Amino acid sequence: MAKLSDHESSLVPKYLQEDDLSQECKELIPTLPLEKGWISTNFHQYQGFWISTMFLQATLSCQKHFQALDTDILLVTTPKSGTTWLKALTFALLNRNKYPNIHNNHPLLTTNPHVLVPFLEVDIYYDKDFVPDLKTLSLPRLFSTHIPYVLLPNSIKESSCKVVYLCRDPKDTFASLWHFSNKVRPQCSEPLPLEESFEKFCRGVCLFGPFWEHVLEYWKESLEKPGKVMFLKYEEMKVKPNFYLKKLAEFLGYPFSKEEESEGVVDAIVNLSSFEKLSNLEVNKTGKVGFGVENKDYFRRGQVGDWKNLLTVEMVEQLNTIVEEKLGKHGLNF
Ligand code: PAP
Repeated sequence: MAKLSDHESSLVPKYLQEDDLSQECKELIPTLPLEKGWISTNFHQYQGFWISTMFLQATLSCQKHFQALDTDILLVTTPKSGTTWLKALTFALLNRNKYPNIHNNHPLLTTNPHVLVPFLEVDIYYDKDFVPDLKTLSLPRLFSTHIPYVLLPNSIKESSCKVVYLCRDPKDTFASLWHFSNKVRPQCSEPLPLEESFEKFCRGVCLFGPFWEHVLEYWKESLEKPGKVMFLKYEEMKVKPNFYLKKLAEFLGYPFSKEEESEGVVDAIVNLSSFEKLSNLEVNKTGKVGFGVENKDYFRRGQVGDWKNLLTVEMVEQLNTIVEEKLGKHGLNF
């Protein structure tokens, strides 16, 4: 991509700019398999995963610079698996004493969850020349990422920090990803043909894909180290959000007391973080996250099974077969 002038740069959302690469990345990229990305960028296959150019650079920078603390909490998802929801729930859970008046002056009422909980690769390590000082953040530090387990910085794996992984039925994940990609593609682009995107998803070619490899790595870690990695499913959380919020609180070491439960704190956090509540807030109907995506694009339907409105019977069969083959034998079903 040709270098943009300052004026052009200011018109292009940050997530579509990809000309400012480190020397390391410039040298690495030509050695990697290449596919066309879903939005506008290319995907490069690095250590088994398909990553867009800027996120590859950010992942390498994160590996180099991020120093996990034992008290850190990392929320991990494949894109479109419920990241916004998990961020809202965990932020509200950890800060419940700081903001007891949940209906009046809670940050989630005026700030998008993605601003409150930064992504390692999207927000913190995106710019090649800038390594932020994270030592000044208040504890426990709360971050999120889509980075696959194999590519996480060693300090995350070696420290006692906690990892929460949320996954979602791949049919809904695909549907959500396809709708989202079409919304955030450059305005001049044609919509993504459904069949072409589906074929790519089935070959594993999607952001931080293959989906099943991403899920499987964290699933195995959660079985081996249940005290370190908690594995959650979007569909199960939708059915019993209070139950899973309490489990999450226990896992993170911030359990709800009996008094809090009887005072309705769990219900209040679940309600505040719900799709219905967040998507109807003024802040989430207007404005953008720092990365340039419009807040409203993170809220579409928030339902289980919306794939039925998009996929053909043949597509469903094909994806179910792949997922059963890749994940079923490991005890993971959707
Ligand atoms: P990301 O991975 O790109 O950061 P993520 O939040 O996972 O974002 O993707 C948005 C999806 O989560 C949307 O799903 P849909 O396309 O099937 O509708 C969005 O509606 C859903 N979502 C956002 N907020 C919530 C919420 N509070 N509860 C449940 N689902 C939500």
